[in-house]
Amino acid sequence: MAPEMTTDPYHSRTVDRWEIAPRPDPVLWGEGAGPLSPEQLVHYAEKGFVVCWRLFDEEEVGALAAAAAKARDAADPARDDVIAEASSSAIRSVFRVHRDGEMFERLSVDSRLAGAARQILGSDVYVHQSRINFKPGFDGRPFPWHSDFETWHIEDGMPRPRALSASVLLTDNIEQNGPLLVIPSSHRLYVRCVGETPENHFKESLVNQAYGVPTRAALVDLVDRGGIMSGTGPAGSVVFFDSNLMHGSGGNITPLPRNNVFLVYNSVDNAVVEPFGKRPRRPEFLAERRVDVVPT
Ligand code: 6CS
Ligand code: FE
Repeated sequence: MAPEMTTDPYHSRTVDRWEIAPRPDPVLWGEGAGPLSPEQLVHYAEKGFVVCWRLFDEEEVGALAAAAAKARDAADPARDDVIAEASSSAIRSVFRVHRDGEMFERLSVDSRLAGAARQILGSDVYVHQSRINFKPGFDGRPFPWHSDFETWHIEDGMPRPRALSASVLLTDNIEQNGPLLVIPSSHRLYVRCVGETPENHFKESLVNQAYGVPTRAALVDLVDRGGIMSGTGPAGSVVFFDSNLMHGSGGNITPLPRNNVFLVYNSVDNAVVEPFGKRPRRPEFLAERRVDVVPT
């Protein structure tokens, strides 16, 4: 057995058969004080996510949506941190928006988001990754099933699943326009994926991930246990979800765009080290290495 298989509870892409392993770490790391109610915390602990309706009011959402449109229109598709769709030049993601010096930087330190992250992660937090995902009407493309933590552990060196995503809905996310789909309670299990990571994997994986994704048999097993739910809500709502929750989303053939901004908070006690897989570090727009603590 390779040494990393015996010592790393989250080894992955090391085996030739998929495997579902227990998660040795907690989901809630703190004592509970913060903006989320006890009921919301229980839901998060059990299901791995919680949807908070209308945390941002109409005026705030209007300003955020305008800033997102501006970021998209100004984005240079030749840059690594701007991801275009494979089949067109449409912008799919703009990364590292928490360093824009403007709207999204302010958003990243907003206590409605960072306060909830501190409450769940039980420590100070910093932004590990941020991005705007655009899923335009008619041609929004899907995101295949994956656990973010599997990728962040193997490709970026995040030690433990002590991180979460806050997805701020910039448009209404309804069942029909490709909302986040989650497998409830899958965050309590760790799916080891099969296959070695190709070189410069991120260039492909951010458009259409093919490694670090569970096999179909693993997904059948997980859905058998937990079913499927979606993170729908009106614009201004926020979906908080655990870094190890199995999730994805379908395409959008409706005329109604689904645009969300994601802020990934990591515990300051869980800063990234060297990748646990065999490839070199990915670029910093995917995994911040500067721990700038969000002030309380
Ligand atoms: O590789 C990553 O870090 C990213 N990829 C996906 C599909 N989701 C999370 C994250 O932005
Ligand atoms: Fe993801």
